[in-house]
Amino acid sequence: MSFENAKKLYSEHGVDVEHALETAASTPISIQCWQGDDVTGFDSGGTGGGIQATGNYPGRAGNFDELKADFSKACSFIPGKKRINLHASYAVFSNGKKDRDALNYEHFSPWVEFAKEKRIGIDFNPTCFGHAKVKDGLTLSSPDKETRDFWIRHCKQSRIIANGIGDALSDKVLNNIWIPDGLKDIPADRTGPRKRLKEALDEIFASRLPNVIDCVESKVFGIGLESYTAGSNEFYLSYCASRGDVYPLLDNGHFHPTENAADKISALALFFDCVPFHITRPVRWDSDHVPLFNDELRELFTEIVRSGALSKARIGLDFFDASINRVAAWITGTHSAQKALLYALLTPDLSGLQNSGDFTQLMYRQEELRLLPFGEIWDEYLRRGNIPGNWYDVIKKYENEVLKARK
Ligand code: RNT
Ligand code: ZN
Repeated sequence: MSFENAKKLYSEHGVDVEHALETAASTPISIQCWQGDDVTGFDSGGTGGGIQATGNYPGRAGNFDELKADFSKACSFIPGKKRINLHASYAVFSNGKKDRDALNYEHFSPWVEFAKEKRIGIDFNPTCFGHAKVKDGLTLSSPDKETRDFWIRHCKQSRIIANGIGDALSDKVLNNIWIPDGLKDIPADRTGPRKRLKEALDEIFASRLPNVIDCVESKVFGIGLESYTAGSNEFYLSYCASRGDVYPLLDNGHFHPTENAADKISALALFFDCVPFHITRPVRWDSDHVPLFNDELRELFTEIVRSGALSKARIGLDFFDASINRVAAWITGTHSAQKALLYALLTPDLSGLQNSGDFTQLMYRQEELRLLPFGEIWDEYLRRGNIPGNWYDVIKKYENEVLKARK
């Protein structure tokens, strides 16, 4: 079937394919730098804090140049508007290493140069894990003042850096705080850590920064921190609702496996004017597998579009798989998110059937939509983005010639 015929079929369902293609192409996707090196970073912190990259595929990017090269290679096969999502642990040190509480904009100006070159935006994250100052699994909620103050300073610096990046790129930069803070076993005090976290956040967000969109990322549990997480969903939702200038970031891997993350979006979009996301694929836990074009992702994006959240959404990706070619993983995971977005934009509004109680037709029509020739529209999206179809062969060649040569 040709694209034109596919387009006709969609239009019979009341779908404007051209509008969907344009909207998909102009919706920025913030691509996480950390897929390229298994969240290692340049300050040799690594993961920890309940997150883990598993696998040992050859070719991990080991420095700034390698990470830039791999990211660029991946981007050459990714259509649409892109951003790069950085962690503070990816500071580029040219005048000696600095600890995380002493990082400055200058350590990220090389990334700004890179972003300018590639005409992409940047988002930012303090790195509150993989560091000797994470004490007993705790950072901002630690009972130890010195530990808490160190991470408060780090988060403050991160906001200042994000603001500097925004200045340099004339852009708004999302600064997302995720902390691992939790307990392996049954707590004696659930309130104390949350109270300290609240106070730490108040300190971090004390001043407004014009180029920064602040958000906080909740989580249900981490490996080794199974019994309690200070920054739970209720904690951050309440915190954000009480302030209005900090937003709750929804990572679809951060809930109980039977909870439907897509269902939460319409509730958030009714109350917040910014709805940030981390898109991932949790397999039995927050495993951060490469997202696939599956039912979960389709529903997530369909909800973003039909709840009216797309214009408020900040879509970021958060996966890291060290067991397969990392560049191919970047492309496949980003394509999956983009496919799900395009699919959502091609979904007709069936709310009339729901509202008139015609649930029989609603079920039948929803099933019918699954068989529309989506592949033709996706191929056209790639063609319009000048993305060659043979990306796997090129990446395989890159693996053999570049990645495998790395030590
Ligand atoms: C961890 C959070 C967090 C990290 C990244 C590296 O569970 O999802 O977003 O994955 O910041
Ligand atoms: Zn996340």
